[in-house]
Amino acid sequence: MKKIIFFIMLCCFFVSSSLYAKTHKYTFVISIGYWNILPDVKVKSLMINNKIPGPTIEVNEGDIVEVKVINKTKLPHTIHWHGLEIENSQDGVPYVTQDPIEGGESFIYRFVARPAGTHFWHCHWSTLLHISGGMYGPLIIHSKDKKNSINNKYHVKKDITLIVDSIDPKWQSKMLTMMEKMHAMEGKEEKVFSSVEQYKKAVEKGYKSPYLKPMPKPKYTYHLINGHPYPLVKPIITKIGEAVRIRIINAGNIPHYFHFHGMQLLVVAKDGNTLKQPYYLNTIPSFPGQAIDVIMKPEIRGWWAVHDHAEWGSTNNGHFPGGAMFLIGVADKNGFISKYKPKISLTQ
Ligand SMILES: [Cu+2]
Repeated sequence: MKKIIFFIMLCCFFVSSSLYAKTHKYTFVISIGYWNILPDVKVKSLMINNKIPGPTIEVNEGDIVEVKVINKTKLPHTIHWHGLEIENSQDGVPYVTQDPIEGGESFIYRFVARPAGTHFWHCHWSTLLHISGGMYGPLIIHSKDKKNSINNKYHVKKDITLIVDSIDPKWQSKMLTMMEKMHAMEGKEEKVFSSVEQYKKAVEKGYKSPYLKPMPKPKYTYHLINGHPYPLVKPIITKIGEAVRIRIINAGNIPHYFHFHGMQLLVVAKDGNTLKQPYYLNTIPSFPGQAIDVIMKPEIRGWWAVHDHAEWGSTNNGHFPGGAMFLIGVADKNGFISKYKPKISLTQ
């Protein structure tokens, strides 16, 4: 009898857990403000909950994610869940799957988190300005299959996400101010056609498309990791033989090539997909829109530099060192890293 009751309870547990996946609720409040990327460099930016990057969504595969987006700017926005396979209406592409979320409006996205892996979310309106302008954040989905997960297979002790973005503060500030003024003047009316034919007919009748006038281009003078450039990027502290998973997400518009001094990294996943044949590199290419997962297991103690080897990416406004650069402190079994204490260098 006891066995039967236990069996029924077990069945109930599995049925209920599959019927009632966990729901994770987030609120994204979009605003325009000033973000201190360095102590003396403030950037006019789009922000989610007053921060760059915006919130990290971290859930298990199959969980339900609900995000309430509140638009406190005058500009339209939508949020796209980059790398996810979800119901089409939640994909967040303006005029393809939904109308934009206009100034003062709100919208709730709801989707099942899949597939497992490293992904990110970003605004899909005026992406050149809105993504590099601050509207992005990591989206981490842990595998249902814990036994065969990357973290279990490689005995990962630390799981670190680095989300990278390149910006041009001058261009960003000018564009955001210009766009705010335009939207204040034009109200909620964007020029939207219901077909290519309608667009062609409008041109025949004298409509002049915005494509005829060039837009100013960004110069990407600063490169941020988790919202700041070197020397404000947090160092990673580990010890010899400890497995650290580093998830590198490039939310920006230019590639970076992260060269790790003193070690080899095992590339284990790309765009959330676990590689069948992982391989070693010491310079990790990070392309726009791509997520790459590596396992770091250093063998030599000390302070090791990591920097974009396309050296422009390791500068702040043209000055080296800066940008996409940080340190890894590897301690020995006594917790000792190095006799030399790294200093902050701004003029080289
Ligand atoms: Cu936006």
